[in-house]
Amino acid sequence: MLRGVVIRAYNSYYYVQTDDKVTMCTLRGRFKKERYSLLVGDEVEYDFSGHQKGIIEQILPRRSMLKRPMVANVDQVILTFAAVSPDLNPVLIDRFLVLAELSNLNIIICINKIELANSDDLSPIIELYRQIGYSVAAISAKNILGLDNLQNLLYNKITVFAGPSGVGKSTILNALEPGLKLVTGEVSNKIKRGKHTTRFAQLLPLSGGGFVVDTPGFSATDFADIAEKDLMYCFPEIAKLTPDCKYNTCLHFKEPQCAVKQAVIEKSISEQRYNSYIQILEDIKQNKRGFNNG
Ligand SMILES: Nc1nc2c(ncn2[C@@H]2O[C@H](COP(=O)(O)OP(=O)(O)OP(=O)(O)O)[C@@H](O)[C@H]2O)c(=O)[nH]1
Ligand SMILES: [Mg+2]
Ligand SMILES: [Zn+2]
Repeated sequence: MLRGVVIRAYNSYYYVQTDDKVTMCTLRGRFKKERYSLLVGDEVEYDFSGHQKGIIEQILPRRSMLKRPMVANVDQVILTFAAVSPDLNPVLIDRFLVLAELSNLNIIICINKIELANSDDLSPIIELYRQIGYSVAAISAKNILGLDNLQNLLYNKITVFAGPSGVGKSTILNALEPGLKLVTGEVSNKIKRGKHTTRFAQLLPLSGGGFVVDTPGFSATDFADIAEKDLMYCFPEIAKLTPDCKYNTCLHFKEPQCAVKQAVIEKSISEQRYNSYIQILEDIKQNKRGFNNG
């Protein structure tokens, strides 16, 4: 049997990549009976069934599963933003970070289009996220700045590029791997073009080893899956201080003797980050109320 990775799923065919080729495979009937949903990113073993086609006999255990997009065995998420056009908005970064933190995957922040930015505006934002512990890559896909470092991070891993629309995700991937020829361009044109085409997540092989997943831009607004008491764990610097609060149920909101609020006063936690936390906490409360009211 041959071992490979499912890179694309379409019309009940699975395209399985081995070292040197891609084979179109179907799934052995018993998996269908078990209603097992095979995902892009899954590792499988297959045999040839004639006519160059394969049949998947084994599915290897999953290491991880990302919900949006639905991809198995992702190693890391690169949250991509633009320094300018659309302008960098730290509140938006925080909202994307929360959704990414829920996945338990390694997170890298990438800021693109830096050739358009004033470095005095950009540096404090980059510094803030580095201090919290995130890796931040500042790049320009257009001027080929900082791409080497990014490329090194992708080696032999499955990496998802996610973020708002128009920040340059597809442009970055084309610059890293010119053979990909991903569609890029102005948002308005793309909406017209993409209206009647559904996009499926697929793994794009890198010639140096590893895979990337390009995703269409989205807005980070859906916090319905998060419980109020869990939100703080999506903010590493807030989570770290939580044991120092007087009440172990402290949400760092209106409770007295809160170590997090004290840290904001002392400026060891950024006020912007704290405000993002409170904003999302209120979104979650609002959601819950909406739900209870039917
Ligand atoms: N100035 C500048 N423009 C860039 C850079 N990278 C991408 N762009 C432009 O930004 C626009 C959007 O780029 P895309 O790659 O389509 O953006 P995307 O993130 O894939 O957008 P969606 O697919 O809608 O999510 C295009 O017009 C690109 O040419 C850059 O480094 N500098
Ligand atoms: Mg794109
Ligand atoms: Zn507290």
